[in-house]
Amino acid sequence: MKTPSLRKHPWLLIAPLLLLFITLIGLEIVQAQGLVGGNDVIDRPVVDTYDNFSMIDTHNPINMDGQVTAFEVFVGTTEPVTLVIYRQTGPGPDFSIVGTSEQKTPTSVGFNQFQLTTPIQVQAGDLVGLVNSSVKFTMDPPHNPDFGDLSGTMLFSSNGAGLTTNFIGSSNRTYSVRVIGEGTDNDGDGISDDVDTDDDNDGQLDEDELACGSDPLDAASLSPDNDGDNSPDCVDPDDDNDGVADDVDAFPFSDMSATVMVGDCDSGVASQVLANGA
Ligand SMILES: [Ca+2]
Ligand SMILES: [Ca+2]
Ligand SMILES: [Ca+2]
Ligand SMILES: [Ca+2]
Repeated sequence: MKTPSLRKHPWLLIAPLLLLFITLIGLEIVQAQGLVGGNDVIDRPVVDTYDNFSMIDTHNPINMDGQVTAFEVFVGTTEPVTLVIYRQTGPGPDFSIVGTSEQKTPTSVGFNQFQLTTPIQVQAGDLVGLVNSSVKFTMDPPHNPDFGDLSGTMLFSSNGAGLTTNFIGSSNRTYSVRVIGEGTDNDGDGISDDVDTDDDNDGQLDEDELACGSDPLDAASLSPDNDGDNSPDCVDPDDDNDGVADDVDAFPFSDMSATVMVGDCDSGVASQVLANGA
């Protein structure tokens, strides 16, 4: 059998490099995870001329519990803008205001990023809104402001209403506004809950604690773990860590020794009962 030559099959050289590239891209995506909400902040064709009105853009709610530390906008004018975080509190257009930024003045037309002096504590599902928007948007599909109809993806108040939850109309618009921040870090280990596999640092994984009934956010709440290997009994396939799986172990919670132990001393006498209970 012939060995494939690199001359005939150059992809043999490229394939490992491609795999490395894909892996690095994958790592970049994983590392880029964090608290976000809103849309891509890009140049869009339209900008509002309304003054002192409120809007909620319901595209892309905030993705996790945590705190908003900054927001980004792509503006068509340098009119001041205020970030507002809304929470839906009931069916339909029933919202409360979770928090607002200070009023920010863009330094120039185009992309602007503003740090919040005081971060806004948010929950997954909270929505990004603005007061006094000059932020650029697209309409997809084209859908002009429709007063009295709140079925569109962007809800707005009347012109001049200021900061309010009294939305009176909607449109299918996507605004160039995005919030960024940090996810909640329950155990303060610097790894936010969304990527931390053990949110209370008690040694038992979140998924195991959820499966076995303890609280994954409370280090004082642990699921029973007979052999102390941090794999709770309800998910541990070998509850006494003797190498014999529970389903074939006559004493699944007893680590039987091959020889009889007297206290801490090994008598050397063969045990009558093997680890599997035979
Ligand atoms: Ca953590
Ligand atoms: Ca845990
Ligand atoms: Ca265990
Ligand atoms: Ca066992």
